Parts: sequence; structure tokens; C-alpha cells
Amino acid sequence: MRGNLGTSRHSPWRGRARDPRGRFNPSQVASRILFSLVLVAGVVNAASGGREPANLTSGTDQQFSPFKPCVPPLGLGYNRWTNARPPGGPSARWSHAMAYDVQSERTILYGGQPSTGPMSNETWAYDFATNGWQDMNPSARPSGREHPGIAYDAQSDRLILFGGGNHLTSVYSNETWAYDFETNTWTNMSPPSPPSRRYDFGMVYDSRADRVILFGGAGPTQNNETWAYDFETNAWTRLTPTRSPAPRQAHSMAYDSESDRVLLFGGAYTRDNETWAYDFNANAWTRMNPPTHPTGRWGARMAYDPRADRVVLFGGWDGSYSDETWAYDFNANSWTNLNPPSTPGGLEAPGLVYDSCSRRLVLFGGFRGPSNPQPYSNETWWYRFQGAPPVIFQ
Ligand SMILES: [Ca+2]
Ligand SMILES: [Ca+2]
Ligand SMILES: [Ca+2]
Repeated sequence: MRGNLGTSRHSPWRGRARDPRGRFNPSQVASRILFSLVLVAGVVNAASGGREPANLTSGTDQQFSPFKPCVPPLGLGYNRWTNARPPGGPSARWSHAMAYDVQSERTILYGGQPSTGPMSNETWAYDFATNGWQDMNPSARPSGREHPGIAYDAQSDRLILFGGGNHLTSVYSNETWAYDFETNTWTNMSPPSPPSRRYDFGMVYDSRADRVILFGGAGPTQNNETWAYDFETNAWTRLTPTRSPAPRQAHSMAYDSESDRVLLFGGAYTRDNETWAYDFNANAWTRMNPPTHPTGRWGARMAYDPRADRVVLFGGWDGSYSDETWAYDFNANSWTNLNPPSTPGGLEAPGLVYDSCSRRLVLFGGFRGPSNPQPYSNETWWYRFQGAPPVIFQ
């Protein structure tokens, strides 16, 4: 069941038992009934002191919480970036790892390169509902590092972190760690046959396959390997598709849950402008060749908005530090420059996630460039996309 909900209190589509094309949609009615059952089950579960089962598919609006209203501030509109200006938060940095814990409704940040001092080993959690960052300060943690990969395994309710390193010392990791926000615990998983040491790769969670998918990276040599990690069996598997994107690092990746594809854009060092899609079921990479696309760049970030069924790309370095916001529709194989009226400014390697509770992208940090008086950002920004009505998953 790939449920839709156009029914939450935030939805402009509330009360319309029709799909965006105006047809009556019986599956949406069924979804609403199911959501009611899920909500009742959740309340019962909470009352019994249990934790909500993490059986919700990542990337859909099905995770709307019955426990905590994630009420977004009013009047922010669509297609605009808003500086959230939370009180406090992580220090300025770039190349940190960021992912959204759907079950706990927190954006989790790990590591990165601060403006001064060693690579960070901090774990922070951002709550949109309170616009507050919390330094989690867990007792055990991965060592400090930049450009690790992180993805939220929704089925297991764990953030999976892999690799990362330090380009100043050329030390790279191939450790696999799992973080549980509820217990504030990092666990070194020590799987038997992980990918080689690397940093600056792409890593996303394929919710249908229940696998974390990794592509490329450098350690320091660039590669074009595709790997899958299963938390339950603690096993990395090297996938060997017949065709792959060329070796690269600093590319952008996101998982389109409606189309069940891992999407990739760009990368270094050629300032690549290719768009690729990976289908785990077919173990196949396909080059998409869209008619228009962002300029070649590295260090951009992408996140998938399931309501709009669009991957949103922000920033990167394309010869200068870009502040562009683009949307990619896999079904139409089309990139659109969204040209929002305000932006966070040009940034390379910020953190970017889709917060399914507030239905906004959350961005933190990034590198503004060496000539900027404040080269590293410590700003938190929100972005709400509406380029299309919410998608009704069938
Ligand atoms: Ca959690
Ligand atoms: Ca899992
Ligand atoms: Ca799609």
C-alpha cells in the first residue's frame, strides 16, 4: 500500500476526494479510511507506552503524525526560501551529513568541516515544530569526518551512516554506523564486507527495496560502484549493473518513491551535467538525457518532495557558487528552474532534507566560497515547493 493522504490539516487539498486531474478517486477514499485506522492504532500504541511501529514508507505523506501537530508557520507561501533563524544551532560548516527521521520528526545532522578546528563529530537534531536545534551529545559516536553518506531507513527507524573522511589528511573511512534518535545511540555495525574507504559519494534509502543505495565517491580515487546495504542482515552487497555513470564524486542523489528510482545529477571533476536513474529491481542505470537541465556542477544537494513528485536540487559549484533551485520530474524527464524570489545564497555541500511533517525542505550550512567574508554558513532555511498538486499514489 503506497498510501496517499491529501487529508491533513495543512493540505490545501483537504476535503477533495478527487485526484489532481479532477477524477473521483476511490483509492483515495480507501486511503483515508486506512489512515484513520493507522491513526487510531497509533494512539492506542502511544497510550500503551509503545513506540509507533516504523512500518511507514519513507517519502510519502502517510507519516503525518497523530502525536504532534507539525504546524507550519502561516503566510510563507510556496516557492520561496525562508531564513528560519532558530535560536542557536550547529556552528558554521559544510560537507556534513543530513537526513530526516520520519518516525521521530527530526532532521538529524552529523559531522562536517567547521570553519575552524578539526572535523566535527557532533550529532544535532532539528525539530521544525519548535524551530529548535539540539546537540544530542551521544556517549559513543563516529569519529569526526566530512562528506560521509547518511540515509534514513524508514522500515528500521535508523539513520545509516557510511564512510566520510578528511581531505586534508587523506584519511578515509569505510565504517557503517546506525543511529537511533529515541535512544540517542550510535552503533558501529561492523558489517563483514563493506565498500572500500571513501567520501563524497551519494547515498539514499530505497523504501520499496528497504535498502540503502550508495554510488561512487572518492578515496581518493573516484569510482563508479553501486552498493546496497540491508540493516536487518547488516550486509553490504556490491551490485554490478551492466552500465553505470562514469566514476565521480560530489554528485547529487535522491530517491523518487513514486517512480521507485534513485536519481543522480552531476558530480566532479568534470562539472558533469548528466541525469541518471537507477532501478534497484532491474539493477539498471539509465541515462535520462532531459532536454534542459542545470549547468554542470558538483556539491549540489537534492531532496524528493513526495507530494509534488519532484526532486528539488539546490546550489553546488558550476564555476561559481550557485543559488539556483531546480525541480526534476522523472515521469516527464523534465528539469525546471524554479527561480524563487529569495534564496539562501550560493552554497556548495549544504545539508538538504525533505521534512515530511512540515512538508518543507530544510537546508543547513554549506560553503559560500573562499572570497566570502563568512565562507561557511550556519543558517537554517525552509523551502516549500508547489509546482504541481499532490500526487495520489495508487
Ligand atoms: Ca526514530
Ligand atoms: Ca530495514
Ligand atoms: Ca515520479
